[in-house]
Amino acid sequence: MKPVDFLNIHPEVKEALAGNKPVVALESTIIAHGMPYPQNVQTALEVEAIVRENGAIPATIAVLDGKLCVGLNREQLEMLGNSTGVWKVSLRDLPYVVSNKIAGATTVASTMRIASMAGIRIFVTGGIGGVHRGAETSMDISADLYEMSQTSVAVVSAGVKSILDIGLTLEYLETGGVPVVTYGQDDFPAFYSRFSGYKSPLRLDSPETIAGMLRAKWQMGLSGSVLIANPVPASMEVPYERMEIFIQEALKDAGEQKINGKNLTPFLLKTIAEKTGGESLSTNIALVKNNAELGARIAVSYYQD
Ligand code: PSU
Ligand code: MN
Repeated sequence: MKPVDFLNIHPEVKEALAGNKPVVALESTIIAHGMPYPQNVQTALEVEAIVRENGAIPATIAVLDGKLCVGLNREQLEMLGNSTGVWKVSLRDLPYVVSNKIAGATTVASTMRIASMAGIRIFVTGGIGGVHRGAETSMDISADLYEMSQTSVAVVSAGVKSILDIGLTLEYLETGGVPVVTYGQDDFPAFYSRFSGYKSPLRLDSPETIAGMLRAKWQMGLSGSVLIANPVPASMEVPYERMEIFIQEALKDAGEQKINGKNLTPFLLKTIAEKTGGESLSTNIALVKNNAELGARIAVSYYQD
């Protein structure tokens, strides 16, 4: 078999990587399946702009025309956000969508792997997948967690959504050797809410100290991710108790409609957005932007020394 180059790295990203300049990877499932149009495309563009304002080059990742694309143009973002039939692509789906040239939006797991192939070390998202509530019988544990135990790309997120079992997700990360560090507070955040009721395993208060920890981990030869949890800004949070009511309802709807597998997370996000009358969507947008700023600042510090 002849070797094939599956990567299609945008020239600007390629140049930055060659010059050891900060690059921040971004996922595309959040665009295609995490938010409605047109807020999804609008947010994707704003997030890229925030990464730039903070000194790094954004590289949004997706699978298009049989290639693992690292860095997308506006037209590609628009297509991902406003077409039906774009696949939600996790790690297991990559060979199928590549060989069949299906348009695919990448999850945390597949984005991490492609970022790693391209040589990118820092990745910004909204929330990671995790251990679902009831996983002791459904075995629904996101491939994101397994990927984080293996692939050396740091993930900046707003913590873990309470549609998941936050306690079990933290346990799984511990088993996988993934450090979990919260930025600027002792409590681990719960995506829409600043507080989850769980203490964060670790805390750091500056992008520089976080970058230092990443360097220490990987220079020691410890492979795998670091989960950086960045609490949503206080002015934009939906308090945990209020969110819990909507989440319980959404989980009940999912059960009644027998939603499972890869459709569950998008279903829950959509149902919650509807039930909160768009409030959860504004929070989601705010926290992704907040993560983009922190991720870019970590990348700048990481690539400085
Ligand atoms: N959480 C969000 N928005 C999202 C996702 C999670 O708030 O869009 C997406 C991410 O791409 C994540 C994926 O990697 O859902 C997890 O899906 P699953 O639980 O099926 O592994
Ligand atoms: Mn799942």
